Amino acid sequence: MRMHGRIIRGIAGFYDVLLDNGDTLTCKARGRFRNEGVTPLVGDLVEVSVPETGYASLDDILPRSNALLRPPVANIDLLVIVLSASVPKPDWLLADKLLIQAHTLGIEQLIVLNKIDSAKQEISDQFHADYTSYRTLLASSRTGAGLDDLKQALTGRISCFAGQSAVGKSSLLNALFPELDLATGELAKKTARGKHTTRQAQLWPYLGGAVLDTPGFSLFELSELDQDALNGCWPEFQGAYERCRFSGCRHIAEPDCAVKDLIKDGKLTNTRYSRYIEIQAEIDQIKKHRYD
Ligand SMILES: Nc1nc2c(ncn2[C@@H]2O[C@H](COP(=O)(O)OP(=O)(O)OP(=O)(O)O)[C@@H](O)[C@H]2O)c(=O)[nH]1
Ligand SMILES: [Mg+2]
Ligand SMILES: [Zn+2]
Repeated sequence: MRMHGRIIRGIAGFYDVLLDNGDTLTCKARGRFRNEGVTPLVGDLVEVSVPETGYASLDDILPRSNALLRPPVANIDLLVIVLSASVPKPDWLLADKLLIQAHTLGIEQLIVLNKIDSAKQEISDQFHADYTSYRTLLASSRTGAGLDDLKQALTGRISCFAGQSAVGKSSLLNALFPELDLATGELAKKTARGKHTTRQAQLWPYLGGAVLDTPGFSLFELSELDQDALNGCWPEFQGAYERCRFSGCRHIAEPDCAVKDLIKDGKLTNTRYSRYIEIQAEIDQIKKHRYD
């Protein structure tokens, strides 16, 4: 019997598929996926079949609307990037890279500053200054602040929670949906870093859509983007980069650069600009080593 559903979690070649009828079925991926170099992803819409005996099998993956590599998930409508207002202190560069990844794949973005119950002033200030051009939300899984707005943002969408370890991704989901009862972790005392409590991307159907909890991570490889694509990734640059004197302006040291003028005009923060420079340099490195 063939059926249709969505992968909600995957462990070592086995995938739990939520069927259209509401049941969950554990399936084994067909060998040909490996031969073809295809990895089924959480979020994938799939065709499965159930034989008389033995495991149900994952036969086909329907075309994806998008696929992220880190976290490894597919068919996402909304990427919820979570930052902490206290500890761990935000990895702003990671947040910007996630924004770029989502933008490039046409995925909506929402930036959540969690732990506002214990916010450090300089973090809140930077958050507000850096992300005026984005959709943002202040929240606390402890006090419940911001949770109604968050719920509204998630309704009817497949949303993926991403960000560093210990920013409170699982805690926010637990606060929204107490029956989830996801494991949450502490920070390591010495390093004030998270301990990577969530190990697996996992999708939960809610609010006419689904929410995806993912493990925090620290490494992130950007994809190769040319200057045009890069210009499109900074909302602050829109309406400006077209006015740079040189059409291929990289906004570093070129004369009459309209992007650098944005800083003087207070429309681009120094912090966002320096991360742009850092990201551009990283992409240059990737291009340089492409054939190594
Ligand atoms: N003060 C405060 N602490 C919070 C809040 N939300 C979560 N925490 C704490 O932050 C720590 C990490 O929370 P988790 O929910 O495990 O973080 P995570 O982002 O899921 O981390 P990983 O699964 O490791 O990626 C726990 O000790 C939580 O109690 C909050 O709103 N305020
Ligand atoms: Mg977690
Ligand atoms: Zn320029």
